[in-house]
Amino acid sequence: MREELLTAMEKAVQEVRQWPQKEVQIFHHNDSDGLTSGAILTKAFTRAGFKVQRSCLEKPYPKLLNKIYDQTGGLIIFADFAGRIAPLLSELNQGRNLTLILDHHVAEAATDPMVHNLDPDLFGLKGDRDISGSTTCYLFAKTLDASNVDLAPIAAIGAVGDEFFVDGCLAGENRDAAAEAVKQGQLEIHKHEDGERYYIITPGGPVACDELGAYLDTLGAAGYYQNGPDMGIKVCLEGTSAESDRMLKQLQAIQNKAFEREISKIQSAGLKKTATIQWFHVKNRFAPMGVKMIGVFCDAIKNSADVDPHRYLAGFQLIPNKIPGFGPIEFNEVKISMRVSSQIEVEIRANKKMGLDVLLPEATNKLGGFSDACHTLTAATTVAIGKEEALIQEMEQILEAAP
Ligand SMILES: [Mn+2]
Repeated sequence: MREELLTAMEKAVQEVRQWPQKEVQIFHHNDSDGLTSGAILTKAFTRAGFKVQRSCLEKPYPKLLNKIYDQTGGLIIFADFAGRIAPLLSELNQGRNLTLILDHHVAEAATDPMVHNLDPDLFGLKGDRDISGSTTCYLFAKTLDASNVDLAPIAAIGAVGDEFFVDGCLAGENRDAAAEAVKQGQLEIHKHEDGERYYIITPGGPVACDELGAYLDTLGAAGYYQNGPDMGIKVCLEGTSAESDRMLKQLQAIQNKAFEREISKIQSAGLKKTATIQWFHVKNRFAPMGVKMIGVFCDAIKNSADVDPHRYLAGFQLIPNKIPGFGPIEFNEVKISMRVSSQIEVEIRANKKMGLDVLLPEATNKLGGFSDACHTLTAATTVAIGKEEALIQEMEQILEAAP
């Protein structure tokens, strides 16, 4: 399990050392786990003498991957996503670039020996229990150079941010990283009746990791198109500042205003309803925020009085035809995010209702869309603009055909 993962990491590190190019391209996710992952890798590779080119992505869209793999001889790393699409990356890579995947979501093995899928899921660890993206990157960084052990506190922040706890406590590799940070005097663990709370030690005093996680989530998601991720990386490596606090406040104000506007729209017009699904479309009304916001918004309203607790909830948001650092890209796609009420959550957990991890990808595939990471209770995919109603209908048919 753990030993095999570390052996695979050692093998990848050897290849990194032998690789002629001393420049690394790091692509990482935009939530707190993804930002801490990006920060850990940036620090580790800078220390190792590499020039680091870092890009934050909301999703590893196929169109973007085509662009990334329009090169040969590159050293390319994906962090906190892409574990599941290792076969696709293998196909795009064709042995031309050294590719490492440091994700912790459900994974599939790579088919190109030049693509190293170091996702712990392939080595028997659970990405939703034992190890976050940040802790995966931390283990890799330590394999690269033992002195990177001082990055343990950043790993702990990402692990707490991803909110995978066992009885309210970090577990497995995440717990070991937190314990290391405590040993270094960088982290405090406070015990409570329902688990633990983790505090990072800063010059200004202890800061709760869950609050810092939410702080990073807002910078990365609401601020995606406004340099929020760059600020997030800075916060991971240097701590918060008056400048980052100011950016956070501005983004929170933008988010609150957009959400309030959308809620009153739903209250006056209602949600569109089919037999088992209720849905709405925000078009580009959440701009300039990133497309993660449609999921954040669904989370915010899923148990409110405006939402029928007996129907699945779906929201659509247009994906801007640009990616920071990449310039214009013609996606012409829409993102769908799905959530469920606590009532449906109970039914899904009891296997009485279909989980979103089956329902949404299956319908999306039928329409030629793109599925990345879908879970039983939260899921998101993308389809071509104009296929929104068809996607809802596909899901209704799948549910109708289900036993
Ligand atoms: Mn993660």
